[in-house]
Amino acid sequence: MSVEQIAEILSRGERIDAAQAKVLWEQAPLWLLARLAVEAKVGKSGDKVFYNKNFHLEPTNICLFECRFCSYRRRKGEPGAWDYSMEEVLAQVEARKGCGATEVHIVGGVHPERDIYYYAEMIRRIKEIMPAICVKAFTAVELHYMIRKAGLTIEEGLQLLKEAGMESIPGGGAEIFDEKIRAEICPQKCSSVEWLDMHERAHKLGYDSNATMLYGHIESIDHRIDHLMRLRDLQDRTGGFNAFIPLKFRSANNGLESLGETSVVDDMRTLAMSRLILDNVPHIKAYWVMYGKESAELALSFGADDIDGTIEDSTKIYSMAGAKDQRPRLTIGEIEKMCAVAGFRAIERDTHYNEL
Ligand code: V47
Ligand code: SF4
Repeated sequence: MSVEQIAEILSRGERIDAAQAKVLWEQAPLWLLARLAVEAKVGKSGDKVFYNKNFHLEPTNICLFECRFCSYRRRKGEPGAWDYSMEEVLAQVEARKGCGATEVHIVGGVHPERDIYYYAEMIRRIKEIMPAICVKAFTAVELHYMIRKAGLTIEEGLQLLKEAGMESIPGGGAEIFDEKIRAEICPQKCSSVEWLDMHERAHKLGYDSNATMLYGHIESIDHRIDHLMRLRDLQDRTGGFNAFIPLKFRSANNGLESLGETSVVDDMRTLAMSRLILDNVPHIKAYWVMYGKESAELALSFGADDIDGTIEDSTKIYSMAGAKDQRPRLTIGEIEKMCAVAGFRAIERDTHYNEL
């Protein structure tokens, strides 16, 4: 099938399959992908681009695993390691009181000595300090480790955290679902089937969640399409994903440094193709901390309708991997300007995409 015929299918609002996606991804001119992706975005969210007021808590970067793309993890006692006590984490939350944040995103290393009961207690105490804040916490990889370690079923573990006040699950840990690539870049992480299963069970328990894809390393276009198709299939069953976030591999200070980084054109093609393939996922997020502010602005012309949040200089994952903003922070004025320059309207949302 030709690019023009596939574009016709999309313009009629119909779904494309993996073979059609491959033709489009490899052969369509950039301007056509931009046009089709923006049409799809406008069909879902009109002239709106969403953001939220959020901050991250990263209690520790001590991690049992050794993902080859990671610049963040440290062993205990290694220079650059941090391991905040409960009181130190809660002091960080106290310091944010009154800042207007509606979401705290908690993520970190897979720490060998922390367990699910410790993290449930952390969530409970965060909610005592900021009762209205939405806790979006722990990747499926972290959840899988802490739930299995406690000897609980996935449902029991997720229920325990829900009762502590957790409401949503971030999209990390998905990386690339293809088993061979996953074994090359992050062999210790839970499997693709386990990642998808965690989100499926969470959706059935009433959590919503996000999904990511780490691209621009040793994977091919076929692997990216396979990843997106597995997400689309799960979303058909549950409808629980709010947003998809393509994550560009950043190459500084990690085991895959020699690969370098993919181009901005590849970033934009990946965003547009994500919007076109994931016809059942409401939002595509251009995570500005990872792209940098300029590419995030450009991403709004390639189908993204969300740019994450204000962040308040609270995450180190990308700065340690070489991202431009070493102290990531966006003001509401900057977000509004970015959206206006791209021809859209900035709308504040909460974690569940209710407009505020
Ligand atoms: O799973 C780690 C990625 C992810 C590198 O759900 C890297 O709203 C690029 O998932 N280069 C964690 N990426 C962060 C994440 C996330 C971020 C923002 C919003 C949301 C959300 C989720 O970061 C990991 C991994 O894929 N990552 N190292 C690196 N060198
Ligand atoms: Fe650990 Fe996460 Fe880094 Fe992998 S990506 S080594 S799980 S901190």
